[in-house]
Amino acid sequence: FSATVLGLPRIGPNRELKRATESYWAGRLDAEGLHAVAADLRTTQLTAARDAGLDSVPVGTFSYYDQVLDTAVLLGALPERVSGIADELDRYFAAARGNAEVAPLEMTKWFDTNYHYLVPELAADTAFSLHPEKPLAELREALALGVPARPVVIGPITFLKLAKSVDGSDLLERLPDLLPLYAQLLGLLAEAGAQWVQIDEPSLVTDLTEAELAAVRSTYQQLSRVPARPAVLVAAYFGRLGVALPVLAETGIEGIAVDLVAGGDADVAVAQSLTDKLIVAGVVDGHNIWRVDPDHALPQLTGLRDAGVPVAVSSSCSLLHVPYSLAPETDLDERLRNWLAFGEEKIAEIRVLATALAEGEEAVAEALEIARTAVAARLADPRLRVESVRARLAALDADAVRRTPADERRVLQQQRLNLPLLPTTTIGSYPQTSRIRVARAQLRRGEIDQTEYDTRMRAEIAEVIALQEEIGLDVLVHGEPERNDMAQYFAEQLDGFAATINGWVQSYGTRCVRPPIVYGDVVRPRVMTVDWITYAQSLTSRPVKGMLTGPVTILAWSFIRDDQPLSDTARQIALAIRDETVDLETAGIGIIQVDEPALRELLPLRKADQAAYLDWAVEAFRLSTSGVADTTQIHTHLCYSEFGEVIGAIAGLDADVTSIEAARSHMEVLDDLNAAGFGLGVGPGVYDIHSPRVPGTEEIEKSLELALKAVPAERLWVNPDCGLKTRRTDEVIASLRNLVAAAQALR
Ligand code: THG
Ligand code: ZN
Repeated sequence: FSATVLGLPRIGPNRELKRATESYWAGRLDAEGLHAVAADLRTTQLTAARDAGLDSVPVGTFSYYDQVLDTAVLLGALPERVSGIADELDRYFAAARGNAEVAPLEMTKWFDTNYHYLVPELAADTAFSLHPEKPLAELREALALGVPARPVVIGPITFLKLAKSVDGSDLLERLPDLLPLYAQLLGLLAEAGAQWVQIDEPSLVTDLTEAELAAVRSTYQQLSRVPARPAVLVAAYFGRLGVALPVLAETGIEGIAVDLVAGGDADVAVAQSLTDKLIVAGVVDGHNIWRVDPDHALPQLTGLRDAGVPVAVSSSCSLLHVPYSLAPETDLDERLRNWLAFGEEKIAEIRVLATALAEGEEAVAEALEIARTAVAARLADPRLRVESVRARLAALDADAVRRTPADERRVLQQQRLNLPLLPTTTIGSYPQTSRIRVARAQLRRGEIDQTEYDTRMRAEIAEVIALQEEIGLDVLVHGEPERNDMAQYFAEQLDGFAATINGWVQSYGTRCVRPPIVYGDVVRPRVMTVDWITYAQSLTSRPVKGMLTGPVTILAWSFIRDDQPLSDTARQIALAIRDETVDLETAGIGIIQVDEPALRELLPLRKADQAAYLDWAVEAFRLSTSGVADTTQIHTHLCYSEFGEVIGAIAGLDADVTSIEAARSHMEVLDDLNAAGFGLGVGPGVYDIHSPRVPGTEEIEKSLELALKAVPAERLWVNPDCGLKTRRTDEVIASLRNLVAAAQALR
C-alpha cells in the first residue's frame, strides 16, 4: 500500500461516543444502543478514510475506553477481581472505572502524550487465553464496507513493558506464553481476509536492555515464521527506533513504520538499506496540528524511494492525538487556520504526498503550492517574533532565580504571615457545583451576559471563603469557579495562543480536552487572575493563595510550536506567569501557588535526553516565580506519586512549599525527597481525593505523625492530595473538618 495512517480517533467528531458511553453508564442507554452508536461512527470514519484515498485503513483502533485495556481483554488478562462480572461490557467498564465492589486498574500516561491508558496487572502465573472477537468483528465489518482494512493490535513487547508486575516477577519472561496467542491471532486474521496486520510496538523507541532487544528479535522472528499469516507491519512511534531498527530489519516481517517527525532523520539512514521491507514513513505529524511542509517531507520520501526502498506515506503515530477536523473551527483567525491540519486534513496531506511520490509533483502541483504558501506565510508571520518579549527574556539573568536562601525566606515569610505550626490549606479547586455548570452553559448560549456570569462566580467565591473560615483552614483559596481547564484558562488570556471550538482530544475514557494552540510569541496583554483573587482576599483576614498554572504544564497541555525549541516557548510562558505573580504581589497577595502537575509529562522517553529537559523545565519554573520579594511565599503542586526520575528536579524548583500526592503511598515520597536533598516546605497529601471515602481524624493524625518522622514540623503543611473539583461538597466538608482537627490535635 502507499498511503495510510497508524490509527484513528474514536470519541466521535462531536464526542458522540463520549455521550453514548456516559448515557450507558447512567442507565439511559442500553448496550445495544451503545453498540449502534459505535458501529455508526466506525462506518462513517472508515469509509471516509477510504474515500479520502487511503489504500490501507487501520481497523481495531476503535475502543470503548482504551486500547491497552482492549489488549488485556484480547489476551484474557483482566484481573481476577472482575472475573465474576458476567456481562462482558460491564466487566470491561469495571476494569476501567471500578464499581462499588472492585477497584479499577491504575491509569497512566501513554508515552509523552496527554492520553492515559489502563495498566494491566500481570504476574508469573497469570493465565493468558485468546479472545479475538473484537479485532475479527471489526475486520469483517470493514471488509464488508469495502474498506481495505489493516487490523491493528498492540504488540507483546509493548504490552508486557506497559503492564505492572503485581508479584515482582519479570514480565518479559511471559513472552513465550503470549507468542502462541499472537500467532493464532495472525492465522485468524488472515483467514478472515486481512492482507496486512499492524503490530504496534511504541516501546521500541525507549531505551531497551540487551535482553529486551533479544526479545524483540526472537518475537518477530517467531511471528514471521507463522504459516498462512497476513504481512506484518511493526509500528514504532513517538521517537527514534535507533538500535531496534536493525534488529527488526533482521527478522522476516514485511514492514516497519518509523516516526520521521519525533524521530527526526535518525532512522532514515538505516531505513535506506532496507530494500526488502515496506517502510511506512511517518512524515505527517500525528501528535501535533501543523500543516506538513512538503519541502521537508518529500525529500525524506524520495530519499528512501531512490535508495530502492518500498515506501508508503503515513502519519507519524495514530490520529488519536489530534482533533477530527478543522471544518468546525470557524472562529479561528483565517491566517492561523491555514497553517493547521487536524485529522481529516492530515489524511488529505498524506494522499497528496503519496501521489507526488508515485506520479511526480506535477500531479498535485496545486495542492503542493497551497501547502508551500501556507508554510511560508506562517514562518513570515510577525506574531511569531515579538521583539519586546525576546528583549525582555534576553535581558533577564540567564538564571532568573530567587537569591535569598530558602531558610531565610521562610523566616521572613513567617514574620509576615504569622501562620500556626502545621498550617492547613487546600490545593485550589472546590467542587464544581451544578450552579457553576449551569451558569457556564447559559453564558455559552448567550442567555446571560458576562456581568451576570461574573456576579454568580463571585457568589461562589464568597461561599467557598465562608466555608473555609468556618472549617478553620489557615490558608484559603478562592475555589476556581471561573476556570474551565487549568491550562486552557490561561491560554485563552495570552496572546500567541489560540483556542478551538471543537478541537476535542481524548485524554482518557470518555474524558476529553481541547488543547490550546501556541503559535506565536507569548504576550500577557493584561492581568489574568488579580480581580478574582483580590475579591476573595477582601472577604477574609486570613491569607488567600493566588493560583496560577506553571509554564511547563501550560506547554504540556497545548499543541506546541515546532519552529523553535520547546524551551524557548517555555521561557515565554514563564515570563507571562512571572508578570502575573508580580501583579498579585502588588495587589497585596502574600502566597502564590504555581502548579506544575505535568512536570513529568514532557520528560523525554530516552534517558539521554532527560537531564536537558529537566534543566530547562526547572529553569522556566524558577523564571516564573523569582520576580517576587522574599516575603512572598511561593507554593507549587505536583499531582502524581511516582516521581522517579524527576525527584531531584522538585528540590530544584525552589518553591517555598510543595504539595504532593502521598496518601496512597504512605508518605514514602517524603523519604525519597529527603534522599534527593529536599529541604523546603512540603504538604504531603493526607486526604486521597481520588476516592469518595472520608478519612477519619485519627487516620490523618497517623499520616502526619509518619510525615513528622521525615520532615521537621516547621516545614510540614497539612493538605489534601489534589484539587477538590471532582468531589461532592458533603464529602469535602467532612474530610476537611477532620483534616483541621488532626492538625490542631498535633499542634
Ligand atoms: N487538563 C488538561 N490535561 C490534563 C488534565 C487537565 N491531563 C491530565 C489530567 N488532567 C487528567 N485529564 C482529564 C482530562 C479531562 C477531564 C478530566 C481529566 C474532563 N474533561 C471534560 C469532559 O471530557 O467531559 C471536559 C471539560 C470541558 O468542558 O472543558 O473532565 O486538567 N488539559
Ligand atoms: Zn493534583
